[in-house]
Parts: sequence; structure tokens; C-alpha cells
Amino acid sequence: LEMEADLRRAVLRHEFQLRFQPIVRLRTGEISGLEALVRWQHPERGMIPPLDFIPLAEETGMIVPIGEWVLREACRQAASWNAQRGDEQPLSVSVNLSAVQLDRADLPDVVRSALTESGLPPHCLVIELTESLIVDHRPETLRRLQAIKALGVRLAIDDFGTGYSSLAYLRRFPVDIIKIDKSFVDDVGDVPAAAALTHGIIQLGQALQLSTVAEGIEDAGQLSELADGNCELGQGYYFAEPLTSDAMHALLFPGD
Ligand code: G
Ligand code: G
Ligand code: MN
Ligand code: NA
Repeated sequence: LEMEADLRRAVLRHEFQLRFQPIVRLRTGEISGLEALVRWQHPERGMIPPLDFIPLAEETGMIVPIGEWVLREACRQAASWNAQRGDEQPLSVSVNLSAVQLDRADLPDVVRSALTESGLPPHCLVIELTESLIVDHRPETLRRLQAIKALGVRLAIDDFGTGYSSLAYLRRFPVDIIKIDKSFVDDVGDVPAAAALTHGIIQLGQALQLSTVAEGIEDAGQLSELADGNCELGQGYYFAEPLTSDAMHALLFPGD
């Protein structure tokens, strides 16, 4: 209960921050986008990771204003970096969405206004959904996702391969990107079954013309196995951990 009151105060006092983890083109090593990950800077308890407050935020509905702030701030920051990058390929920014946010009819309007306010081109925004959210979806969810897609925004399935899903939803849901769960990537270099599953997911993505992103790449062996297997993109500590916006800025603009 105390934490719930704290969380309400945190929304009013803007105690949230974003971290940005680069998403890298595995063939070339260039940064193609960023995943935005929220943190709570608690006045007494310090930095609180999302797994310690997102569940409560979802139960209490507070994820709605928090998620809206995340979306606006991620779009604003990406648009600002893209402006500074000038003629370079624009970066995309990926934002994690909770099922509770998708239960709200105004979500497509919230997304549209985050884009309009920031000036970020719609194709530069990626909304990440978990497999369980898609599998247990309510009837309205599909329509809302289609409305968001109609704006030009891209959709990604996070933690792919960990849910109970049948693959049938890949045909019904307007998905653009598959994010291969870290549990596959962990063992891709040394466990044949993990390598086979990972390559199977990559080929599935290719057959359906979806981009594939490998999550949680931590060493060069995993990277070469994935790159050789034609996985397009990846993220993980091998490249960079989630960075503060200052650290991300320094990475993007080393001369500044
Ligand atoms: O670094 P990491 O601890 O950032 O993130 C842990 C989990 O929290 C991830 O599964 C991620 O999807 C989730 N998460 C991070 N940021 C957000 C956010 O802004 N909204 C939601 N709903 N989940 C988030
Ligand atoms: O949204 P998602 O569940 O994909 O969030 C990614 C989570 O994985 C975040 O908590 C992020 O901090 C974490 N993460 C990103 N790269 C790595 C990595 O290389 N190793 C580990 N252990 N965690 C990572
Ligand atoms: Mn994610
Ligand atoms: Na994930």
C-alpha cells in the first residue's frame, strides 16, 4: 500500500527515467535503433528496475500514465537524436507496451499524438508486445493494433518462443518484427538444440518477411553464430547495456 502511494506520487513528480539500449545491424555493427526501458528514480530507495514496479503499476492502472510518458519521451528523444544525425539513416525507437494499455480505446490516439508532438516519422516507432498479450488478446486488441499499424508504426513480438502460442497468430496479427528470446541466444553457441531453434526462428521470420532481432547477446561467439545464420539485428551487453540518455548521446555523437 505504501508502494502504491509512492507510485502515485512518482507519476505526479516525474520520477521516471528512460534507459536506451542500442539495437545493432549484425552484418555491419551499425546502430539501427534503440529500445527504451523505464526506470523509477525513487527519492529514498534509489533506482528501481521495471520488474519491481510494473506489476503494481499494471494492477493499479498507473501503467497508463507511466506508459504514456514513456511513449512521449522515447519519441521526443529519438526525434531529437535523428535531427542531430542529419542525413544519416534515422534511428527507430522501440517501446514496451503492457496489456493494460491495450485495453484502452484511446491507445491509437495516444500513439498518434506522441508522433505528432515529437515529429518522429511513424515507421521509426516500434511497439513491443509480449507473446502472452497476443495469445490472450481480447477482441478489441486486434482492432487497436490494426489502427496503430495504420499510422505506419511497426509492431514487434518480444520474448518470442517463450509463450504457449501456436504460430497461427503470426498470420492474424500485423507483426513486423520478431525478437528472439535471450534464453535461445544464451545457448546458441554451444547447445545444438538451441542453435537449431534459433535458426528455425530466423528462417520463419525470413519466410514471413519479418525482421529478426536477437536479444541478450553477450559474447562474440553468439554474435558470429547469429550473424552467420542471417539474423538481421541484435542487442545485448556485448554491444551495450541500457544507457542513460547522456551516455547514449555520447555513443551516437562521439565528437560532442
Ligand atoms: O532492463 P530491464 O530490467 O529494463 O527490463 C525488464 C523488463 O521490464 C523487460 O521485460 C521490459 O519489457 C520491461 N519494461 C521495461 N520498460 C518498460 C516499459 O516502459 N513498459 C513496460 N510495460 N514494460 C517495460
Ligand atoms: O523487454 P525485454 O524483456 O526484452 O527487456 C530486455 C531486458 O533484458 C531488460 O531487462 C534488459 O536490461 C535486459 N538485457 C538486455 N541485454 C542483456 C544482456 O545481454 N544480458 C542480460 N542478462 N540482460 C540483458
Ligand atoms: Mn522489450
Ligand atoms: Na524480451
